[in-house]
Amino acid sequence: MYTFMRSLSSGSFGTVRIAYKISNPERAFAVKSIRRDQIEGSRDDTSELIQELLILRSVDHPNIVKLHEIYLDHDYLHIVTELLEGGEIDPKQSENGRFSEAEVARMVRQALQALKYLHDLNIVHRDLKIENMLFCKNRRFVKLIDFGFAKFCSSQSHKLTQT
Ligand code: PIT
Repeated sequence: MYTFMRSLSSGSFGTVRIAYKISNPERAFAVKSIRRDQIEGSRDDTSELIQELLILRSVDHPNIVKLHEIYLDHDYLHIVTELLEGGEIDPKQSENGRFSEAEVARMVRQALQALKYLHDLNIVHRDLKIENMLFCKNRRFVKLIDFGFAKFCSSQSHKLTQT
């Protein structure tokens, strides 16, 4: 059981809110909640959601958001992930209003490491943008979020389209 707090974003599908476990209020999570009546009606959305969940479950990388658990209640499916406390990548929120070249290089390197990891698993994110990369608490690490459009792509079909 979770207590839901303020909203972080309302993305492609459902809203993401900060939440605490009632049994352990020390740690905050980010929870994306999707209405069950929205998914149970539509075959396409259901298979996309299943891919999202399978992908989140199969990845483990320092620059990719970590899944904590998935659970259902009466009306919603909840995807519980770690909370990325550094928030959005916004130069206005940095110390002198802009990022240094070294900082940008570090962020880009981390994002590319996450992408390389995904691509080696034949996973494509398909919604890469600055809004889908968030800072950890100390703002030294960025993590990729939102696998709502992600897909497994078999390397075989990829090869076929190349030749
Ligand atoms: C936030 C803040 C935060 C984590 C998230 C969003 C995570 C969102 C997310 C959304 C997905 C997904 C995985 C993670 O597949 O700390 O605003 O659709």
